[in-house]
Amino acid sequence: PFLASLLSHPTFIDGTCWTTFIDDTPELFTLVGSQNRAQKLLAYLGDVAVNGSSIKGQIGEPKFKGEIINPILKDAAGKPLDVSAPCTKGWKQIIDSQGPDAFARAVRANKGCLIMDTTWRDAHQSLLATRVRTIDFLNIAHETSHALSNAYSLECWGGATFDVAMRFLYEDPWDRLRKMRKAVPNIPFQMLLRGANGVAYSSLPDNAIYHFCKQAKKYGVDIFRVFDALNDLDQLEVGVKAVHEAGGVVEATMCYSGDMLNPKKKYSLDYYMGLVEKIVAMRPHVLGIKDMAGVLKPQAARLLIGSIRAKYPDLPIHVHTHDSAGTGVASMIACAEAGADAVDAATDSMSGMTSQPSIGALLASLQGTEHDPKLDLNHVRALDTYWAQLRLLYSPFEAGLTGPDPEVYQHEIPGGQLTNLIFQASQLGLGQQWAETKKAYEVANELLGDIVKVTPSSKVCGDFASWIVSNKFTAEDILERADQLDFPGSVLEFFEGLMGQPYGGFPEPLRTKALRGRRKLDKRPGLYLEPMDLAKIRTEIREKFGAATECDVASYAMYPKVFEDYRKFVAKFGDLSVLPTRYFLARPEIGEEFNVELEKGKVLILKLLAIGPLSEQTGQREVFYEVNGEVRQVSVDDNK
Ligand code: 3PY
Ligand code: ZN
Repeated sequence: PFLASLLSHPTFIDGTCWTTFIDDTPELFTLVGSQNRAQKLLAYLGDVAVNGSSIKGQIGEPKFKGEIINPILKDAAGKPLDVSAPCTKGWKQIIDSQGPDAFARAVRANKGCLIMDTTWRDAHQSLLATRVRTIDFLNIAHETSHALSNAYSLECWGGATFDVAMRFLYEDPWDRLRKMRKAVPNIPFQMLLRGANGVAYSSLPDNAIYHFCKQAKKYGVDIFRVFDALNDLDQLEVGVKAVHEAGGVVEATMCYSGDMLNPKKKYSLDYYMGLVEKIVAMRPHVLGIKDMAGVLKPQAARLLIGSIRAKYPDLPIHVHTHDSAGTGVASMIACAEAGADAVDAATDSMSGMTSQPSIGALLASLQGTEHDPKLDLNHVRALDTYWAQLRLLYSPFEAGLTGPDPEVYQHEIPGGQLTNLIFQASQLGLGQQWAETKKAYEVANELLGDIVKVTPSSKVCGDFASWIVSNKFTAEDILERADQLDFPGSVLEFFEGLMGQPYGGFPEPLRTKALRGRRKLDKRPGLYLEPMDLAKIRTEIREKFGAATECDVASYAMYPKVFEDYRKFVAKFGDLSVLPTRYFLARPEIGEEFNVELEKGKVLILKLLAIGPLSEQTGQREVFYEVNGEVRQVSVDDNK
């Protein structure tokens, strides 16, 4: 290809080629670079054409096949907004110019209740197995920066998005962050940080968490919602300190579990008020309340938020919920009325059930009241026309939810996990077992000591529940035979103390019987870990892949194997984040033309021409694509 681009270069052709021409003409290499990229892209497209998509969790093809239409934002009078450039006005400007403390004061002083839009993180994590890709955020980013310019924040990073990006979408989460940041300069970006676990599923050495938060802040995260899955304050504090040091807005968070209104339940108002007191001592900028399962009933919300507001008049409060039971809008209104400064909602087409409540419904309910979030409902509705199309584009990842599940008050399965479990059950054709799994989840939770359940403690409960169902155990069987049974690995890790200490202690004698001599940590696990050798990681990445950024180091520190696999995939197929989702997930029709913008101004026009017959000798097929008018061919192993 290099020779071809040299021979076809106009300077070479017109005979004026001089001896330093190759050195002086870097575009020759760029041409070769994009030809390589095109070839790698064809290798992926060819594979999808022959074998179909191999994206994990995908069932079938996208329901949406047309051109995605971007909305025109119009105000109430029908006047269109000019969105050709990103909007530069928003709460981020306060964070940037005056710092996190001033931001917290301004949020508290703000009349009305602000909204965090979760569409770019929790909504798709909870409805579409976290599969929404960078390109689909970037395509709506300009409009979003205008429509949501007065939002408290846009939740767009962290939680499961970090590993899913690399593991299943072959994207670099840091690249996503940088690109989103450039396109949305005005709305604070919010991420979910699992305390001492970072964005992983178990504790990391503290220095890895500090290093991670520093990069996250540097490349675009403003507000860090930090939680611990057991409300273990020592675990929480690791994340809080790391974010403080990185200079981010610290939203230290307690997880809401159970039913505070029921005096027989474990987690009472006193428990939560005690937690808040200790969290406040960590000097967060904002207090987060995370109702990960959607069990915070409106009445409980009023009592909890009202009590915190009365005791801490200056503390900004931000509440998160899921709409699993169908009470999300009512609960968020109750929070606003009781003194919350910000609540969470998702764009209408990506809201409801295991996701957050509908932003449109919430805005309409609060419009004109003293809690009005001051977002233009017309703009927000227009933005949603984009997401309605996207929801269909990602239909292969739907869990098939059909309605709210008020049984969540009993089983308390967090929104994100609920969809996962339903999806697993439906994939296995175990409709009946799903009902049993929910019951077993309740039993598992009781056996574990009625724990707070959210990633990763929710996984412990889920693994335990599946194990109970597949072995047909009762609680009595387990308690009686605990010293002989092979418990799931995650349950043993929990009993060891690898996820921190649960409130009220571990259940005994079950813990001791199940552990059978394994260690029992009584302090946070990070204290037993050696600091991570980040310099060594840097060198290793450089040796394996040629270069190592600090973001690569942070990815490797969280997920060494996932990072390596991702980089190997990219070496083979290139950066696929530029490929429109429809062609990432399914092959085009024969003769269908589509564009891929490799980088700004470098567009490939592609057309699938034909898929050749299977060669008996090689087990391969030839796939023919037209690329910018030239026919190209790739040989693909037929794996079917
Ligand atoms: C996560 O940890 O990813 C969560 O969304 C918890 O709610
Ligand atoms: Zn959530």
